[in-house]
Amino acid sequence: MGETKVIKTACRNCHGGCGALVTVEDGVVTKIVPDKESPISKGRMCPKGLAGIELLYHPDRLKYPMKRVGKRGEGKWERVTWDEAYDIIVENIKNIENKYGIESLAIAQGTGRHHLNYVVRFANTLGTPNWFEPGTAQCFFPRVSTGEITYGYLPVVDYYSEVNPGCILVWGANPEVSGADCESQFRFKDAVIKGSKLIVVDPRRTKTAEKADLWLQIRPGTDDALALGMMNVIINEELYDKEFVTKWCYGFEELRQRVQDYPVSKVSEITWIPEEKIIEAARLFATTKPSALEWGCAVEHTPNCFQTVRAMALIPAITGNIDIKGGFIEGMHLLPPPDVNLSHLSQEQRLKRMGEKHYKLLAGAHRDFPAAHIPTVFEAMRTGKPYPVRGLMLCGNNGLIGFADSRRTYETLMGLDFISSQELFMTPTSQLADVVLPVASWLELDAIYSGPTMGDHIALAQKKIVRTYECKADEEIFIDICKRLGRDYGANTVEEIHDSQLAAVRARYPEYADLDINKFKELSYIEVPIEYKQYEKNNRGFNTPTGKVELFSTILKGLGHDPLPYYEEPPESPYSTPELAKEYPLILNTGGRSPFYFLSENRQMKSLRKHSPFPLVEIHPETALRYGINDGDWVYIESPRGRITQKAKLTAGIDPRSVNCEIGWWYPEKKDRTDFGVWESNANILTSMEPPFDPQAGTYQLRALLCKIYKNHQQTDVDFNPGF
Ligand SMILES: Nc1nc2c(c(=O)[nH]1)N[C@H]1C(S)=C(S)[C@@H](COP(=O)(O)OP(=O)(O)OC[C@H]3O[C@@H](n4cnc5c(=O)[nH]c(N)nc54)[C@H](O)[C@@H]3O)O[C@H]1N2
Ligand SMILES: Nc1nc2c(c(=O)[nH]1)N[C@H]1C(S)=C(S)[C@@H](COP(=O)(O)OP(=O)(O)OC[C@H]3O[C@@H](n4cnc5c(=O)[nH]c(N)nc54)[C@H](O)[C@@H]3O)O[C@H]1N2
Ligand code: SF4
Ligand SMILES: [Mo]
Repeated sequence: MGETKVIKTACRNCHGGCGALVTVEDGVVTKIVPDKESPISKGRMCPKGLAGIELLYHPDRLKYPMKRVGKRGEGKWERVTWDEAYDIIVENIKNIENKYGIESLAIAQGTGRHHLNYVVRFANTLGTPNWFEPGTAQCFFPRVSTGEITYGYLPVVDYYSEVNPGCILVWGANPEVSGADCESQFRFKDAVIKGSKLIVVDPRRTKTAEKADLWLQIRPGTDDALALGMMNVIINEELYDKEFVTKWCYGFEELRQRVQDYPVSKVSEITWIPEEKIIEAARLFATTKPSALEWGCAVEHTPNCFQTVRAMALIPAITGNIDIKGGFIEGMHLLPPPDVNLSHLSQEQRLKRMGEKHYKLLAGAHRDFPAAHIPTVFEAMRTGKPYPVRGLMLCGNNGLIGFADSRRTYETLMGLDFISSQELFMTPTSQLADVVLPVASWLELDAIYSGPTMGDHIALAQKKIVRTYECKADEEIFIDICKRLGRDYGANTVEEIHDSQLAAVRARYPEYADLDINKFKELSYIEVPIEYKQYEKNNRGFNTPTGKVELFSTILKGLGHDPLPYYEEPPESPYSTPELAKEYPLILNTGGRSPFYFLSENRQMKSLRKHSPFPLVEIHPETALRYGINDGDWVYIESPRGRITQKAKLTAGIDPRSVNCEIGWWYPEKKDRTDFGVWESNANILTSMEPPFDPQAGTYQLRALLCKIYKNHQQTDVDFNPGF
């Protein structure tokens, strides 16, 4: 009989961290079950986490480093050793640095993962300010940044006290499935079962919307108007929390004035939501305590993103729900993230960051995690202006699918001198690289993480349980490359970095004074109590320039932006571009996550793909009838930027004037094609990386665009059947 072990770890296959018990027999992982003792997920995991074994041993996983031997994108690869792969990378970094300066090397990752801070640390250590990820202007970071300038921190919903949230305002989010921190889906569902009232603002009737006390079916991209309209009701009907507003908010009178521009009748016209529903939602939220806001990335995909997110952020403040049990609270920041070595980046280099001049809340000094502006970097890659960017190191980024305007992205990447890609699988994007490096999946690496939602009150140890073939964790790769370049990454091993994070826990919490990495792994989880009303303690106030919640933002004013939120019509819409709308009469929306996929991932995994074999476009039956489309037909969706095909799902849960495409689609089973069918159904062929960009954060437009639809007579299920 061989050896059997059960290891307690944290699944980190998404942004979350559900507790998992992993059985290993003779060095092979044979079982994954949810851990009932996990303080965060309490015995629940989602289908993606439970499919961990299939991911770990998937035959298509990248097994060895490989170098390109044909033309860029031709799909001809040759196995090399890690040493050879590192030599190629180091040589290219040096060439770019010597020829143009290190800022001409860009470093990109995908959505936030275990390696987020390590990637940024790598860029700062090298001295390039041009790192980016699709999320810094398009996902989550606008919420973080808004939270910071308004409250001094990112507020989150408190599912963790003995007081259940009385009302949850779910806005541009689908917390049953997705969100900034997907393990909180279980806590959200628990709260609803325990009786939280639900207001859901969503153009689609999702499962969450079906459970709602009130569903506001909004026209995509008009959330800023709705937030201002709800505040108009709350303020004019005197439903706001007078004590909290007087004592702890700055700029209430100015906000009162501003919301007068948004009477409910006007807001109803803009948003397509009936007046009485807007009033009812405002009253329900304001008169239920504690209440909280569960906000998602859907509101961060339009060029008025920052002001939209700000407008929403003010509602829990004026209703007095800040930092109370069951309300909208400050996290404990139990475990600091790994240091990003920002001090390695000289002032001169920081000023070279693409977008620094225009997007101060993305790329400038007003962001504590500054990132480059993607459209500006891409422009520099294509034109050499304001200076050339010639190399790109990709780390967990399938940019042909994640970035807007995939054709433009493709042209941009094809023109570069050097691309490397750290990946789990060969993807349409890594096919464009010069070198690909196989990385460790969640069961193959050590990490420490604090959740829920960034630095909260629980910290988790994720453990390296096995390793397949020659994979390495991303952070190990950065350390190796820095050593070869003679750069000081500030640590020789990943453990050293973990230990420096734990030092902060040791210093702050006496009960964990002896916490080292071994002890932490033994414990698997640590938890500290949440402290409420932290702003009242020791006259601390809020960490904003006025010490109060800034309804009127002094930071935005200082940067020359409007200090109060306002509505702006999406730049491509039936109202802003009526001529274009004659040819493209429907509003095109994208997104809405699947429980079986993580963005562009998992389509090669049989146990997940079988639940959702084809990409679906949601169409109202009336609209379908008008265009002669039946349920299950393949249809073309065309925007001014391109055309894709998805399968029609007819539903009365969407407005007849709008359609919604699934994102993330490629066909990994199409192995005979180097592009893996990425030009067939990928929603970002339709979206735009053209200006206008959000004036504060540089956000481009991933939703609320225009399109037309028509039947695809050429293709059928057979063409897109994964064959398993
Ligand atoms: N299972 C799973 N989990 C995930 C992901 C995944 O792909 N799969 N992706 C992860 C990532 S990176 C992120 S950012 C989060 C995203 O998760 P969420 O923040 O929840 O974002 P989405 O699911 O795209 O959209 C949420 C809802 O917003 C609605 N919506 C679309 N447009 C608008 C609009 O204009 N206004 C309003 N009010 N609502 C709108 C959509 O119909 C959808 O139901 O989830 C993460 N978690
Ligand atoms: N139209 C439209 N576009 C969108 C969105 C939308 O709603 N609509 N959502 C946007 C959002 S919110 C986001 S966050 C972006 C996401 O964009 P990306 O984060 O780029 O998402 P993916 O396309 O899934 O690419 C991630 C890649 O990382 C690989 N990977 C997974 N784990 C690891 C790891 O540990 N290490 C490494 N090196 N690789 C790993 C996966 O195999 C996958 O190929 O997309 C954005 N694009
Ligand atoms: S929600 Fe995220 S962390 Fe939890 S099981 Fe699913 S993939 Fe893993
Ligand atoms: Mo995201």
